Amino acid sequence: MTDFFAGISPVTYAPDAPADQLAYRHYNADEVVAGKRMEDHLRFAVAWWHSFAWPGGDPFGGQTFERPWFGETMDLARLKADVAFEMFALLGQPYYCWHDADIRPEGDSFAESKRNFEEIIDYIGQKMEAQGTKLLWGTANLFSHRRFMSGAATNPDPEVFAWSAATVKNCLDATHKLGGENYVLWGGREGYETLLNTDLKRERAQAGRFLQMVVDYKHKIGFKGAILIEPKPQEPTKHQYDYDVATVYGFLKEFGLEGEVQMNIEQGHAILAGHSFEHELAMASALGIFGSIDMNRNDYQSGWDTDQFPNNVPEVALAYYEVLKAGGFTTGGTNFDAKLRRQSLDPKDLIAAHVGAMDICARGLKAAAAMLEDGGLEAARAARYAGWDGDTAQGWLQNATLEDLEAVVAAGGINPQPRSGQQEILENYVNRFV
Ligand code: XUL
Ligand code: CO
Repeated sequence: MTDFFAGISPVTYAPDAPADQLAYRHYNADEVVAGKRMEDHLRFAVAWWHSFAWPGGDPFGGQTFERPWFGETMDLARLKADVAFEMFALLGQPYYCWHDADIRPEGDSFAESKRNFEEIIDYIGQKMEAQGTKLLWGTANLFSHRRFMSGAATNPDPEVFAWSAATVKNCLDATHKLGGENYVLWGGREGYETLLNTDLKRERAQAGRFLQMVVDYKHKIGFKGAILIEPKPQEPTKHQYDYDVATVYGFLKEFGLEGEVQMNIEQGHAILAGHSFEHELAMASALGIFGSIDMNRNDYQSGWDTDQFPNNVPEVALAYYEVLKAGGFTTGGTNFDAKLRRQSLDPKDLIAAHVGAMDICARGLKAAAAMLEDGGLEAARAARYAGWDGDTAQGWLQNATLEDLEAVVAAGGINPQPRSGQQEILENYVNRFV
């Protein structure tokens, strides 16, 4: 037992707790909402990187956090894992996620990094077993080390492609060994800064081939979890190939992978792409590739991926509305890919951030479930499209040609009348629930 969280007690559901006490006021794991326990709906996960590996830097200044486990040794990596699992015990959330680089020190060679990784995976595996915390997903960090500065799978240098493939193989093996429920690929540097030095066609083809190799290997080792791509339009590269859900779908189709790969959708990335979170969720659901979510928010003024903990119930409610409509999570869950603000130095800040985020999500889920149960939005939507339910309209949709429809209209048989979209009425409706 470390003393990092000394004085902080396990957080429980206590809606009437005094204001200064850390407690869940809305997240009640066992409470049944829309036929399922809240814990099973939300499937919360803590992100190892932001909570335990991020030093608190910004573009103008470096480390602000002084954590006793910072440093690149195996002893410190074990200390970091000890503290991580102590936090999981305090929060009681069911899942967590890692990148390889978050949990093991980088070695001087591939072999040494692999040894470090396998050793820490065994250490973490024992803790998972003892405590019952599960792995929502593992992933490879193919963007921080300078070898990846020009991309991983999309690198002009084939040796980086090979290094990346080897790294993903080991990360998939580890995810499989720990019983992880998904494997995520976020293409942080799979894009480019300038076309002046970039062969865009070649890079996309490399990324497609790489993903086929990942899927082949998943099947070879019998990994039953989902392979998830996390779209993001830019940052760190100026143009990323996995811009948003619709772009990735086209990419999957091109490489014959649409039945194999699903989406991990992050709110902040959706915003960077000029979409709302619910747009991306609805798009993935419509395309049959919805998987999991990274729940965070961006600062609306800075226009950057600020990875803040969620704190806006109406936004979160609309997101969970789409999740519920899609049938809820299967292998996916709600990963807090969110970091503290760099002035939030205290261990208690780390706990409070997660507790608040879980409460916000619980409120969002309850509002979404209530809206779905009430059925107001679905009824209004059905009424809006009711014209399409008749045989004539269905016949037009399925069999008609332009000439057929020209004949119908020219004969004077129809005369379309504009009808209100009722946006304000529907916004007022949503406000009753949030
Ligand atoms: C970066 C980001 C990553 C992925 C995993 O913006 O979201 O943390 O979630 O690599
Ligand atoms: Co993310």
